[in-house]
Amino acid sequence: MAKEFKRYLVTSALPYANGPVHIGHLAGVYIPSDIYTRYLRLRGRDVISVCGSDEHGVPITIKARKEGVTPQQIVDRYHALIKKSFEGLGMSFDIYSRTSSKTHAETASAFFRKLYDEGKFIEKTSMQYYDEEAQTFLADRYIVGTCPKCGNDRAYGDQCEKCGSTLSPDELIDPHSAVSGSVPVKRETKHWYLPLDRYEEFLREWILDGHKEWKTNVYGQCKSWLDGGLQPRAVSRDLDWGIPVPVEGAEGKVLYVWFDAPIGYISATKDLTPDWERYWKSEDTKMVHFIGKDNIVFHCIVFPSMLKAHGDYILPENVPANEFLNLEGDKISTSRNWAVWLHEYLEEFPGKEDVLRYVLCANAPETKDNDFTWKDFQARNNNELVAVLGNFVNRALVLTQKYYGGKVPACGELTDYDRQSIAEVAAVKASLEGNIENYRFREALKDAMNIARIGNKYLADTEPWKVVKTDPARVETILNIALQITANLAIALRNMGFRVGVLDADIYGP
Ligand code: B3M
Ligand code: ZN
Repeated sequence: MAKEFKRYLVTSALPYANGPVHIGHLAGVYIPSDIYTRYLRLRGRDVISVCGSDEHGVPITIKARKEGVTPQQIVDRYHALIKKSFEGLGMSFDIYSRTSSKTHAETASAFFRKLYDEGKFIEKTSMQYYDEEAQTFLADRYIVGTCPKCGNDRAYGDQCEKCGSTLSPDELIDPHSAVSGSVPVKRETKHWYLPLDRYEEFLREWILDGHKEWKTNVYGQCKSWLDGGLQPRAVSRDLDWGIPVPVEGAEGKVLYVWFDAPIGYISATKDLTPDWERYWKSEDTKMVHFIGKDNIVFHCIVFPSMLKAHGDYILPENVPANEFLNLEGDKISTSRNWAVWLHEYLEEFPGKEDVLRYVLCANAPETKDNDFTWKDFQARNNNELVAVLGNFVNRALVLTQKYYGGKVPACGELTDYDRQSIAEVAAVKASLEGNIENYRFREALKDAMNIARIGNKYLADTEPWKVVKTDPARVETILNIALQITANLAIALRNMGFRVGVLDADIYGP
C-alpha cells in the first residue's frame, strides 16, 4: 500500500545565475513543479515549494571574466532577471532564494564540516591541470578539449555537451585552458572526496529495489550508473568563487558547486520558515525533486549519498526528471543564442502567459525529447485554447447573460443525459487528479481540456438557443449544468496555474 504523507516538500532545480531562463527549463522543470504544487495547495495539503538561483560554479566565473565584471555582478544581474521572469509567468514558489546568501553559506559549511568531522570524506592529493599564464588551476569548464567519445572539439573538463558524456579533465584530448588558451601543465593539489562506492549498496536497495515506480528514464539512468560502479567524487575545487572549504589548510579551495547547490534546498527552506525541520527531518514529509535529465545523477546518486552520510535529513520520495525540449528541430543552446527566453516572451506577448504554459505542458518532454515550434504554438492556441476552451466558456457565459442577465439559473429536474454528462465530468476530474499525483502532467492537461469538450458536446446536443423558444424552463437547467461544467473547468485549469479569473474558491476542501 502506498505510504500516506502528512506534508510535501517540492524542490525545483536551482537555475544557474549565468543566463536567463528559457522554454526548455520551463517545460522540463518549472511548469511541472508549479502544477504539482498548485494542485496540492488546492487540495488543502501542507506543501511548500522552494527554489532559488545557483550562484556558484565555473560557468559564472567564466562569464564574469569574459565581460570584465565580478562574479557577484553576474549573479546579481541574473538572479534579479530570473526571479522577475518567474513572477511574470506566475510561478508560485513559496521562496525564491539564492546560494550566495548567508544562510546558505552557513548551512553548506556546517554540512561539509559534519561529514568531515565524522570521517566521511577521503583526502587525496593528485596532479591537476594548471594554467601557468593565468596562475590558476583549471577546474571543470575552465578546461576544454576534444571529447574522447564523440570527437567534439569543444568538450569541457566535466562534460561533453554534444554527446552528453560525463568526463574528467584527464580524458580530454588536446586539453587547453579556457582562460588563456594556453596548454596547461600538471600540478599537485589536495581535495576532499565523497566515496560514493561506499553508498552503492544503500543506493541499490533504496532505488533499484525500493523505487521501481520512478519514471523509466530516471530509474534506467540510476541503474546504469550503479551497474557501472561508483567512484569517489571530489567535493572541492581550486577556485576563488564559492563557499570556502571550512577546514584548516584549505586556502584557495571552495566547495564544488554540485556539493553546495542541492544543500540550497535546505537553506531556502530555512529562509522560508523557522519550522523548516518539520519538512526536512520527518519521515512524514514527501520530498519531490523536479529536475531536467542532465541533473539525474546529482539528485539520485550524489545528493542522496550526502544526505545519507549526514544522517539528519530525509531522502527524496520521487525525482520526476524530464527529457529535453528542442526548438524548431534544433537543440536549445545558450551559447548559440538558440532559445525562446522567458523574459523576452513576457515582453513580446503580454497577457499571454497562460498560452505559453499551455503549450509547454501539452508538449512537455515527459518521456522523450520533444520539439517546440511556433507553428504548433499557433495551432494549439487557435485549435485548442480558442476553438475548444474559449468557445465553450464563451457560449455558456454569453447565453447566461442573454437569458438571465448574468445570474446562474436554477437547476430543475435532470434528464438521463444531464446525469450522464455530470458523471463524465466527475470521472475526468478523478483521472486528472491521479495523473497529477503521478507526474503525468500532459495527460492531466488533456483531462482538463476534456471537460471543455464535454461542455461543448453538451451545448451542441441540448441546443438551448432552440429550446428557449419552446421550453424556457428546461433552458434554465441546461445553462445551470453548462455553468457547473465551466466552474469545474476553471478549477481544473487553476491546477495548471492558469490565471482564469472565474473562480477563486477552494473546490476540493480540506
Ligand atoms: N544549476 C544545473 C542546471 O541548471 C544546476 C541545478 C542545481 S539543482 C541543485 O542544470
Ligand atoms: Zn562527446
